[in-house]
Amino acid sequence: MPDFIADLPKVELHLHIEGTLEPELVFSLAKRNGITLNYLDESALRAAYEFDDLQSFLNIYYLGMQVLLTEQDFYDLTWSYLSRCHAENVRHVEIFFDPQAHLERKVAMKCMVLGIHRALEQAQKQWGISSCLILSFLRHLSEASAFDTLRLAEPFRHYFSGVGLDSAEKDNPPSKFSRVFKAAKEQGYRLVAHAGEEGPAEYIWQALDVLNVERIDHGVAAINDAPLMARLAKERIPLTVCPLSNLKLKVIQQMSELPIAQFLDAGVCVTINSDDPAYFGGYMNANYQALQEAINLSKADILRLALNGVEACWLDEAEKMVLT
Ligand code: ES4
Ligand code: ZN
Repeated sequence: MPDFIADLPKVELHLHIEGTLEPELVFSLAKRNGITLNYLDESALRAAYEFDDLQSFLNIYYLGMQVLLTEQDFYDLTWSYLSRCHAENVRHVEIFFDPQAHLERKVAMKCMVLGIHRALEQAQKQWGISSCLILSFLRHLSEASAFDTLRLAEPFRHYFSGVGLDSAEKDNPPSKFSRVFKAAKEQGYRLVAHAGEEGPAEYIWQALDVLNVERIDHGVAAINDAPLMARLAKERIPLTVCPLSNLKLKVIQQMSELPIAQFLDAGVCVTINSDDPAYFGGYMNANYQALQEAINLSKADILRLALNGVEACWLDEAEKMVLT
């Protein structure tokens, strides 16, 4: 089974590039940028990767990314993730970045975008890995801050396929961003949002009906809402589920609780992704493998999950054919 998973061509649709920052890269970038960290070494930092919930993770996540300052830093970060994709037979990626978290440190939008893009372009040329870039708004910040970010992105519009919504879900409902998403849609962005990770199924309804997103990130809370399950299945609205993330952030207490088999049985377009692999203990193959072992997925189930990824991705039909 591990070989079957490793050899399978895969698509990754839920990945925060800042969440691929391994402790080794944190320390090397800190050194290059003359930044002093509050951790003695890589293993001390890695030892801090124990989380109780989403917020306890986000605190460390925002801390770690402070070493990212230059265009080269964003290139190195993205290139290191794409090298991993190549090693794991991940053929197409749709990656998030969090501009507001870097603008705060006076890093220019241009610097983030050009650094990430240069790595994406090189991976396409060198390895045939295709990609989309998704600008994600931080939902714990204000609507005004999201609007500022959308405006700052305008000169780089052609680098982006869509916008997303991430960070602390509790008490930050999708409806807070209804006007920003409407404006983004008018600028031709495709729309996705994190919903139903720690938040209720109601936030998934809002993401669909108020924000008009076409895909839900996480969405595991849908399992408790039969009418929502029926809607997701009927409209083939994809869920980008992240098994190791849900386990590490205690959305589930055991991997066997993850309702992937139920989603598949119900006809929901569920996909497997790695979210923040440097923090959650594994990249794409590890996510498939941990899930397979916990719920005893068959090869046919795994193939279905991988094909759902192709269906859910933003390539055109001809490009999708190449992946299958
Ligand atoms: C995230 Cl796991 C998760 N949930 C919400 N926002 C995020 N940003 C980065 N990882
Ligand atoms: Zn996420």
